[in-house]
Amino acid sequence: MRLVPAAALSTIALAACMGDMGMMIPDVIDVPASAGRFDTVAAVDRDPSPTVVEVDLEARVAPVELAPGHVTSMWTYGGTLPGPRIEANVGDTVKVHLRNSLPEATTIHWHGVRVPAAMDGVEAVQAPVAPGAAFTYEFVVPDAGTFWFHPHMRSDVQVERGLYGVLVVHGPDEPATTTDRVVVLDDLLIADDWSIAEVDVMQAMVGRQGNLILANGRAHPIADVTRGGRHRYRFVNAANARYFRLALPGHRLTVIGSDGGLVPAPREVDEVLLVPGERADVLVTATGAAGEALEWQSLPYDRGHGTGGKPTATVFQQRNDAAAPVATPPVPATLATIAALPAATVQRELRLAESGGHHAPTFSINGETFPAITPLAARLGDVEEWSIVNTTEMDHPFHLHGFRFQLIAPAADVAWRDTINIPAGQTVVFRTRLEDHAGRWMFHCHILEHAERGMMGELEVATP
Ligand SMILES: [Cu+2]
Repeated sequence: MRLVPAAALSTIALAACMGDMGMMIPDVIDVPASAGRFDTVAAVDRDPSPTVVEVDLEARVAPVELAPGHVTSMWTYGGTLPGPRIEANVGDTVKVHLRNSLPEATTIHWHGVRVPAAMDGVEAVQAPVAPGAAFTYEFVVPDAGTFWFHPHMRSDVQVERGLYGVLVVHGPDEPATTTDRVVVLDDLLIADDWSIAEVDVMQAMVGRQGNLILANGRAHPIADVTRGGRHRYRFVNAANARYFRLALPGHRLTVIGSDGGLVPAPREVDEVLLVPGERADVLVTATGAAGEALEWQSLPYDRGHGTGGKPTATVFQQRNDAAAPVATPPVPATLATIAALPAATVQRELRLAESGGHHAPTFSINGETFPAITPLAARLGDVEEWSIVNTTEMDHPFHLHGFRFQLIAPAADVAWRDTINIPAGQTVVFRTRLEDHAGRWMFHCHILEHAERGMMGELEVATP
């Protein structure tokens, strides 16, 4: 595709009304499927203890081949995109020695992991790790599930450039599957020479959407699967703003997990919507002929401002092997036991808003734009009910640090989440128990351009 110069976009933007903002959403480049690495790279655990996972992680600039013959200079953890996959068991201690070899300061936030506040990687609790400096994150992982890590400074730039990785925490009762793989979804806005393009203010307003879709750091890679097998995909949406509405034509998907690990019972669906920051564990049975190739797709989704007018895009290819089909492991009828949270003793309403017009868009929660905010006061141990009211014309994916929550409305759902879509003009209610960790915790929109332009707040949880 040809990118319109940023200056021209600004001129268009001045005249455009919000309804015309779809022109700011670029078309996706069609890249042929290619073999090569599909899976994320496993981290090296340098502690011999079976209950300690100790990893060195260098944040550095590195060349990454996003598609055959197309190399882009990215910001990486350890030189790979995504960064190394850290695996642990529930209750393990995870130690990560971050060394910052980037030209600017950074931190690591452990998205979805219930860590002590001092380990959460946000500026309220941690001094930024300067270029050349180091910091060790150390915490116990209390919950099984698929979590991810990324900077919490200039995240719209740093995550976009490639700083993300996955932390898989295994529980004692994982369902038997033929494979168990991580698939990190992302998109990049690249220029004609495949360098990362500058983002126009209007693109930032909508949330920077890319023209190149990546699965595990590559455009249109191939996941080879054993025919007949039941394959587990741990999907993570690491994109700045793109919503992935995932489907595999001709196949039903079985959702077994949300942000916070296994759900109580499997649920069969035709598609899964994954908003930025969110995770889903999905099983799919590789039916079909020997050698047959199928394309995982991202279906159109309208998150406001003209984003819905784009065609279905290809994410990655799933290709059967040529051998006789293997036995298909059954799906357990019960996956996890999760108690519904009791009635809340504290109610809050958070109103998401946008203002400032087209020239300098700003975003706010309850009228306050980060960092000029007043932290909400809360008490450790309380069960709180939050109503997130989206007063804007686009969806916002809402993320709470430090605590997991259960949906109450519009539909109650006993599953653990930390990121939830708040559709344009609608209200979502969730309940959370402020357990274990006092301290200052952030909540924000996970469209990173919105977070960095003020749609963030803080919860100050005090020990009573
Ligand atoms: Cu937002």
